[in-house]
Amino acid sequence: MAAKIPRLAIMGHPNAGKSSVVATLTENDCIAIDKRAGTTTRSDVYPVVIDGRTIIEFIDTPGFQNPNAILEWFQTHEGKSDLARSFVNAHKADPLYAHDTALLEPVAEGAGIILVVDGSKRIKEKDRVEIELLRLTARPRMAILNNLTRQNRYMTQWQNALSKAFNSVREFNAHRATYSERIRLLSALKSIDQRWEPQVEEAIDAFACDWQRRTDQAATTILDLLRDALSYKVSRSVKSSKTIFQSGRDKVKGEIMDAFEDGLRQLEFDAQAEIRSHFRHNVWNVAPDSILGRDLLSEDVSQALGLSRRQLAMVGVAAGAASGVTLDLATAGHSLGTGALLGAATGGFLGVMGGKALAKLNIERAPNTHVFTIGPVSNPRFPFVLLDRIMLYSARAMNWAHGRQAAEEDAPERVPDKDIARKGFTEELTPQQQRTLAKFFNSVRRSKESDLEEACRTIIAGILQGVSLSEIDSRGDL
Ligand SMILES: Nc1nc2c(ncn2[C@@H]2O[C@H](COP(=O)(O)OP(=O)(O)OP(=O)(O)O)[C@@H](O)[C@H]2O)c(=O)[nH]1
Ligand SMILES: [Mg+2]
Repeated sequence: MAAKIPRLAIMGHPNAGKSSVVATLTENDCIAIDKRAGTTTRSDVYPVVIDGRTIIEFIDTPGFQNPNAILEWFQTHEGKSDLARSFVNAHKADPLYAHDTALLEPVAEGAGIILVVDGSKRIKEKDRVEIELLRLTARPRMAILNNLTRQNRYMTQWQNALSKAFNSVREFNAHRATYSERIRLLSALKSIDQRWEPQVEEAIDAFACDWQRRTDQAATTILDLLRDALSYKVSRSVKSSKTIFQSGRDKVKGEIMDAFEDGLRQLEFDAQAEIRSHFRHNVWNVAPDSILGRDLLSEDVSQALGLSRRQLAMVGVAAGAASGVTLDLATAGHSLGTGALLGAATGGFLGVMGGKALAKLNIERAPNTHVFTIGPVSNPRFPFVLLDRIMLYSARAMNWAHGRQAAEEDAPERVPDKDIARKGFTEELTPQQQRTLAKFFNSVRRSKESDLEEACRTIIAGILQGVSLSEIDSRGDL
């Protein structure tokens, strides 16, 4: 009876969180989810496709309309071997039962059942009716306790009522489930029907392989970002006549600095889009005042992420301070007779991170022109901050449940600064790993090939691995 590809119909009351469960399990954040009951009006199949192959299917349903009537019919026909099939056959032509026959059709065809209940609410008579009628279908079935308001008062009651009628009862929060929790839920499907064991096993293997591939892709995106950001330069040729006066020079410096900073922001922005797509997120927002929402080059971000001052000093010595081939900003100012830090005259951002200039300015004099070049980034703190932030972003992409979609307006997700400071990824690395990264950053800045690239990839992959086994940024109350 069991279908070749495991197929599960998600049942439950309106608003129990059925669509949220499907969205999270299939990583589909485009499924309609709403606080109003009755959002899903017809059953739809959502397959999980990996490498072009469907490995499991979930059917999102609107839930029962006449559970009492169906149960009554089931009870009077209990002798029949397949109640779901018999019910559908008997009521196919009856418009009064159009909804219920449509709902039971996939079950009649052999789909298993996942009942989603809101475990934070008291059990009502209607729940008992549904539980009993699903038991009578005799299909493989699992119940999910989706604890919507995180009230534990009724959980034991639910466990007791459900365990009598379902092969497996599990707690699963569609809004906060991480990758590991999803895999655990899928594994439990094996126990609801032995015949599914090989397929579910295969589905889990395919998931694991796919996840590994995405993690590798994320590591590549992150390495590319570091390489691009640390070799980034902006040049502008300006007629000498425009730089005779200090105001003219300041204007050029301001413009080129803005372009440089915007370029760095854009590189991060593009890498974030890639990370989002590796982990299949389309609907996305971050709270503007969170570490991910703030400006990359802001002092808040630089303080919350990256290495500590002490760690930076240690890796600085080991990696050899950036060579002084280009003029420092301050020196550049002097050479132009201004003595001012770049940007100061424009009243804008100074291009400083952690008390040090972000990059150096080089001015080449050619006949009738000056070529202003800023970059690459010489600030030792910046690459670690950038790495930590893209890691944090990856954590959000890996662990953010698709069923949660964008954060709710009234409860925006928070990423507390204190937590991040304690959980900073790079500051938790070993001194050896930090030195390896610092050396790699220095060679990229100098446009040198580095034999440390593979070692860095391993470090990055290691952090991602840790993130994917953690709950970082998956919880609303983080
Ligand atoms: N806090 C929280 N809210 C949840 C969770 N799961 C679902 N919700 C919310 O509950 C509401 C209903 O979720 P849906 O997934 O649309 O529920 P449904 O059972 O598909 O609803 P219908 O299609 O209307 O029957 C939405 O506002 C969800 O955001 C959860 O795990 N935690
Ligand atoms: Mg729905």
